[in-house]
Amino acid sequence: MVRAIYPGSFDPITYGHIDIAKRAAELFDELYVVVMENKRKNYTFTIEERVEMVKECLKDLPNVRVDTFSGLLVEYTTKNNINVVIRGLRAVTDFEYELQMALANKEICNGVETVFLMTDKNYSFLSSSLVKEVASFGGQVSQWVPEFVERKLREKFKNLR
Ligand code: COD
Repeated sequence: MVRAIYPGSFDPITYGHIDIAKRAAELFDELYVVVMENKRKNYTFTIEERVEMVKECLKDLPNVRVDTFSGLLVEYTTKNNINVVIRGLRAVTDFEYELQMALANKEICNGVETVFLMTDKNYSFLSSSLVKEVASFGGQVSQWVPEFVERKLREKFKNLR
């Protein structure tokens, strides 16, 4: 059995993330989608909110398990016997950061391979930040996130407008 992990901030989850999760779930026996919490990062949504959105959006994928973790990614992979880390690649701008992370993870934990899935052409520009920027000004985001996430964004930003 090959287990993979798709870690991220998912602040919030978008169709870009969902596409990567669906494709990874087809490639591996079990996929752990892990919402990471880093005390030094400022998130728009709480860990509970991010997990709720991820669970709702991926509920139809039977081999996907949603979890949270605060700590080094390789601690989680070691503890759960996971050998593959899934990451999505959009533009060249993602590459430098992703390469650094993949090499560092491999250095810290020999045996962990990072597998990159190319973004879908429709989502190559899409990021959580872009979605939040548009939503915060009351713009339409239904083309980028499921309805459930759109509602959460509206609630989050309603007092800002
Ligand atoms: N199309 C394709 N892929 C996409 C899209 C899209 N439109 N949008 C996002 N993605 C991909 C990203 O490229 C990324 O691979 C993944 O989805 C998650 O994206 P985010 O932005 O939600 O999550 P990140 O990149 O902030 O997550 C970073 C981690 C939290 C995974 C990382 O910081 C981490 O592992 N932290 C734990 C501490 C640790 O171990 N640090 C050492 C690493 S060397």
